[in-house]
This record gives sequence, structure tokens and C-alpha cells, in this order.
Amino acid sequence: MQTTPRGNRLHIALFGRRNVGKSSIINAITSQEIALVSPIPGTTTDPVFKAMEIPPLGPVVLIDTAGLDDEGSLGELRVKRSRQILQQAEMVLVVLEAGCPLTVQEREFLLLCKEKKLPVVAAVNKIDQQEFVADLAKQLKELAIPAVPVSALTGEGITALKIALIQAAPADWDERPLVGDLLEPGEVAVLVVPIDKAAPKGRLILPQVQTLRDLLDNNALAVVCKEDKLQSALQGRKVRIVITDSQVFAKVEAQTPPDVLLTSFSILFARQKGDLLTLAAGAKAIEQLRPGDKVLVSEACTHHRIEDDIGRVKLPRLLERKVGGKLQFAFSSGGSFPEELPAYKLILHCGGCMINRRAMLSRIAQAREAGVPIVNYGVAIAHLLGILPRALSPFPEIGRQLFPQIYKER
Ligand SMILES: Nc1nc2c(ncn2[C@@H]2O[C@H](COP(=O)(O)OP(=O)(O)OP(=O)(O)O)[C@@H](O)[C@H]2O)c(=O)[nH]1
Ligand code: SF4
Ligand SMILES: [Mg+2]
Repeated sequence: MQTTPRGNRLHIALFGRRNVGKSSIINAITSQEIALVSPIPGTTTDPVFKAMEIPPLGPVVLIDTAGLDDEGSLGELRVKRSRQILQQAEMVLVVLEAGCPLTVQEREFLLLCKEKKLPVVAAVNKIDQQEFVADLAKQLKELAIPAVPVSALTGEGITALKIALIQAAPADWDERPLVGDLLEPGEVAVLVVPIDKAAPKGRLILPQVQTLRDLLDNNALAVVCKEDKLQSALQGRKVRIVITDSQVFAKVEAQTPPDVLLTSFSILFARQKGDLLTLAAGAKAIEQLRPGDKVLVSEACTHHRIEDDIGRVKLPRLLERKVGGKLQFAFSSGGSFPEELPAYKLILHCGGCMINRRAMLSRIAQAREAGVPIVNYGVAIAHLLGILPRALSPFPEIGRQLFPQIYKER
């Protein structure tokens, strides 16, 4: 339960002729040398499954396949096996050579994908060497297949390719679990909800209601209490996870036994909405900030500005206190980031409640491309309160990567 099961990962299958660079593209998008690459056509002979986390795409299985144009009786067998992979794929990344229009075989294969209603993205490879010929561009346009010119060799276009994959991913890929996947049916979650002056009269706030609903949808049990009743909520029950408002995290942590998972509502939403690994790494980058550094506060929509707004006043104040001096804040709201993005040392992003996960992930991809750490408000607050390592306890894969020392001791 602590690692994403293969079934929950997006299965992306790579297809293309021999030697077009399928294995090289896998290495480029994962930034790892995991697939065997060679100039000899027919290097990959059997489908190879790699389960991995590709920020900001999240958990995926990449399936490398043998070339679609393999020849001879053995080759034909390989082609058959590659094609069978279509039954397991949720989306197809077809790799083409920029200088070659589609072959009859490639075109027929792409039509088959369309027939199966599989989303397809084309990586038009080797642009360091070949020009993206107009014929190929036209053919792909006619098939309504998004085409991204890339070079697996130089890395050019790889971020755009990831963004295209995010945009084309199947519709249900957006529906990430909030909390339900962290418990077995019948297990207990305790929700800690402080009822202070900031709490709205007569109701719970939306993130709390959504968390409750997700627990019910997954047949878990939910106990809701204020922070001073946590002891009795924990007594006499086997509790799997405690989920708390960040503001009372320290108090809640002190009362939660170490073998019980503990996190905050904001962390759960950061995972559902974005890419928790990148956002938590962004929070750690706060440690590198120095007085005078430029920080971009980015809000995804132009919402009504409230007094003492968290992104414009509270967080900047907390950050400056942490850094021990003034920072240069710039503010942007709406669709796009400012052009001079690489000039910033950190992007402080809103929770993105009005945009969907795809849009949030595309923004995270742009930040990564510019080499700027990105964190959202909720995760930044968790870090500034010193609770991030413990709040990642339900996600030990991420905790181990970012806080190896703390996680080794556990
Ligand atoms: N110039 C250039 N060469 C590339 C690029 N991508 C891959 N290559 C080269 O193309 C050759 C084939 O690359 P692979 O990644 O093994 O291709 P493949 O499609 O997996 O090939 P098979 O497994 O044989 O079907 C290697 O020599 C790579 O170095 C690129 O973007 N530019
Ligand atoms: S948190 Fe929601 S309302 Fe606020 S700026 Fe972001 S998207 Fe808009
Ligand atoms: Mg290969």
C-alpha cells in the first residue's frame, strides 16, 4: 500500500521503427540510463516494463518495445508481441524520425491506435540532426496527433514532450485519490479540525468535507475531533492515519504514536492536485534562499484579494523571517508565468483550486524546465512549521528521497 501499485500507474507504451530512438527517449524523459541504446537496429527485442515516478507526470509504467519494422520470422514475432502491448497501454508515445514522412506501416499503426481510442503523442526525434519535414507535420496534423520535435540526444523539447503527455493523458487520469488509497476498507482515520475564530460558522470547510467523502467512498471509518479531544479519539482504537489542519500540527504530532501515519489536509491536496515530490523538494529549496533573492508568488486565477492574504502577506512575512532579511517578491496571477522565470530562486504557487491537475502539472513542468524550485502554499507552510518530514509519513517513497537521514532512523 505504501508504493503505488502498478495498476494505478499510467501505462505509456513507446512504439516506432527500429533505431528511431525509443529507448533513448525513455532515458531522456526519466533522466536515467535505464533503457539499452545502441546504433544497431533491433536492440530492444522484447517489451520492457519500467515502473517509475516521472516528475511532474507522477507514477507511470513506461513500456519500451521492439521496432515495428522488424523483419524475418523472428522479427515478425517481435512485432506481434509489440502490438499486443496495445492491450495494456493507456496511451501511446510514437517515436518518429524528424526527416522521414510516415511509412505505410506507421500510418496503419497510428490508425489502429485511433480505432482503439488510445491517446497518442508523437515524439519527432533527432531534430539535432534532421529537419522536421513538412510532409510528416502535415500527416500528423491530419491524424490529429500532437507532434513534439525533440532530440533525445541533446534533451531539446523533452519538457514540451512531458507537457504534451500530460495534456493528452486519458480523462480518468486526473482523478487521483485524495486519501482513500492510504487505508484498507474498515481502517480508521482521525481528522483533527480546530474550531477557532477562523473557522466558518456552522460548517466545515471544503477540503475537510472532501476528505470525509473520499474516506466514505473507500469504506474507511472516519472520526472527527478538535485537537484537545485527540487523546480520546485515539484511545481504544487501532488508527491507521491522523489528518490534521497544519495550524495545530505540532500539538497533534506530540499526541500521535509514531506507528500511526500523520499528515495534513494541505499535503493530501498537494499530492492530489500536483506532484508532491517536486513540491516538497521546492519547499526544501527555501533553505537555500538568501536575503535579496527574487521570489515569484504565482496565483492560478485572479481571485478576489482578501485582507492579510496568505500568498501576498502571510507567507512572504514567514519566508522573510526564515531567511532573516528582505526578499524581492513579484506577483503574477492567471494563465502564464512571466518570461524572466529563470531569474527567480523560488516559485510560491497557490493551491490551484480553480485549475485542474493537468494545468497544475504543466505549470510545474515549466518551472522545472526553467530550473526554478516550485512549492505550493500548503507545502511551504508545512516546511516553515518544521512538520514536512513527519507529514510525508504516508508517502515514504518521497520522504526517503528528501529526508534520507530522518527516514533511515525510522
Ligand atoms: N543524433 C541523434 N541520435 C539519436 C537521437 N536519439 C537516439 N539517437 C541514436 O539513435 C540510435 C538508436 O537509438 P535507440 O534509442 O537504441 O533506438 P530504438 O528505437 O530504441 O532502437 P531499437 O531498440 O533498435 O528498436 C542510437 O545510436 C542513438 O544514440 C537523437 O535525438 N539524435
Ligand atoms: S488557490 Fe484557487 S482561488 Fe486562489 S488563486 Fe489559486 S486557483 Fe485561484
Ligand atoms: Mg530500443
